[in-house]
Amino acid sequence: MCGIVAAVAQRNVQEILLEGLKRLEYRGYDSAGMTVFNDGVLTRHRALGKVAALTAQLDKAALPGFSGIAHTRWATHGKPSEANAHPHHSSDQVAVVHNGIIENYEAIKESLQRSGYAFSSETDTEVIAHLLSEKLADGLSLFDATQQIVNGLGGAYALGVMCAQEPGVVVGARQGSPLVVGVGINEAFLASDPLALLPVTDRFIYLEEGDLVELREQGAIRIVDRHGNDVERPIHTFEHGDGAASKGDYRHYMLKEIFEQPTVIEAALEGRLSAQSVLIESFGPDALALFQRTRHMHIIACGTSYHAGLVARYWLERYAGVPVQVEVASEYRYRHPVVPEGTLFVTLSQSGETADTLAALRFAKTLNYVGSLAICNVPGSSLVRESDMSLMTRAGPEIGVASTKAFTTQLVALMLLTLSVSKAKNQVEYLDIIAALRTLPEVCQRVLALDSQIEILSQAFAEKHHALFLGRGAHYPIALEGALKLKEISYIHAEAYPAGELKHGPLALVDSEMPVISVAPNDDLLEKLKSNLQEVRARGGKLFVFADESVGIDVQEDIRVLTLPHVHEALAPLLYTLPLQLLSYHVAVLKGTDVDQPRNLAKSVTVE
Ligand code: HGA
Repeated sequence: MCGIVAAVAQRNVQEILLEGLKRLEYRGYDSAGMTVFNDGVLTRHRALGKVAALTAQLDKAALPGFSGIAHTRWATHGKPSEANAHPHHSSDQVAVVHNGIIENYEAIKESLQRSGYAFSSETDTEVIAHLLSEKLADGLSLFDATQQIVNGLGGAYALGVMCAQEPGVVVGARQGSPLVVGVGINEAFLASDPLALLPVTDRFIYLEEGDLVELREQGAIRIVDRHGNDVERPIHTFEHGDGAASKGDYRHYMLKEIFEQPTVIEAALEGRLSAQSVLIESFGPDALALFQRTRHMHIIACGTSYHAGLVARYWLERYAGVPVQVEVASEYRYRHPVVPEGTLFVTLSQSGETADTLAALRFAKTLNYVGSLAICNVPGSSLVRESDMSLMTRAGPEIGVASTKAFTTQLVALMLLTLSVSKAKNQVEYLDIIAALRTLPEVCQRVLALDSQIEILSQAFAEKHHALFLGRGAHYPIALEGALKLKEISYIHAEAYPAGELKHGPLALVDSEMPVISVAPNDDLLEKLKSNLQEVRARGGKLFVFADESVGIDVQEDIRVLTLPHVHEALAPLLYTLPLQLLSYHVAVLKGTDVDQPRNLAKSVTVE
């Protein structure tokens, strides 16, 4: 999604802003731009495409200055183009960068056009620049002008604004899109994500919904809340080292993140299991009482996180006896859900800023849930702050747009939730699962060692246009996730089905051109799955099976089998995710796609 970086410093900010934009590239974007207060005027550069294109412009015409705002855009209103790239200016007096959507921009635009303002872009954002210009002409300060106009903006925004009349001032605002303040020594910054600012500070203020912030020279920071009261917000020190945000020796972030999984799974478990038991308090001091009152669960998420929720449904129903409903946030928030008494509301989001999931949480708060739990990778994110309880997944920064380690650590967190609810409600401890969890990082390591074999397997996919993924039980969501990864990064059309559904339709697609990928752990559905695979073979389909070492599926001309080490049945969904991630990765590399920033996609989806 769009990225904002802004700075008011005692040094030239051009490099700080450019470096910040590069660090936000992982979010996905189509154009980039920057405005700096330079020699008494607001000077702007914008470029379609990558930050490198903007850098090339700036190499020819540097933009030195002590204050500036910068942006990477992921178009929602108006095609990707230089004219639509941010910052948007009004008469070169005002500059605006915006993340989000102004839902009522059409009405505002008509009214501004009637007042004589000419528009030079197709974006919703440009209205903000002209609205500010109007207010500044009435004699208001930039801060007061911003405070007045945000009241009339519908939808969601994070803003960074500057004006020519007030050099050395940047104003920010947040409503529905993330924005953090970076606290430096005699300098101050704004960004959509702390990662953007790690070279200049590790101290951050997470703005609350409705907050307005003013950055001035000498690092002065003023924050006013939605009611117009001056407030002090706590300063947090960033937890993860900056090394996490670099590729190291890996060719892509995605590969690095796949290989980090044993380490981050270990981190996700640390301090949350005692010798014999799961520690319910990991979810917070009120968790025991809340879990005891929990009779149902609604799990709400988007994309890959939604697939983690689907796995958790199998776990929670089987091991904790709690009925679970799982739904994508963009559907849930617009229906009229019936909430049975004693229902816990659970959200899953890597960033904690996913717009639909956050909106679903806010909607759920108006209903009669017993409480809310966020499972999230970013401490201090909106979802975490606004939920009653939270559990951090501890995956560290995930830069690749296609989620990998965030997914598997979500699964670990959801298994801890399953074990905790089982203990709280039924006084049952699954000692075998707890023991298996401890060995999981080492078993994952052994699966990752199969990388070169998976790379060879991937050659069979590079020329394909379609693929079918099959799984049963808790592995059906793993098949869904495998198909999503292949779509996301290799642009091959892939679908996933519960293997038992094959004969109800998709079997019609199977021929020698259709690779069929199946996960076959040694569980009580294995024999059923084997029959489904025979149905594929009988139609000339080519099978690729990831199977437990003990299941005895033989390699034949039309079946290629990769055996995985045995793992406790409950944890198999976690393990079988890994080869599917590696398969998609290698197919994408063979196809030469942009693995870390696949076309049209964005990380941290902060618009609806
Ligand atoms: N609506 C604005 C900003 C889009 C955005 O926030 N994307 O993540 C535009 O289209 O320019």
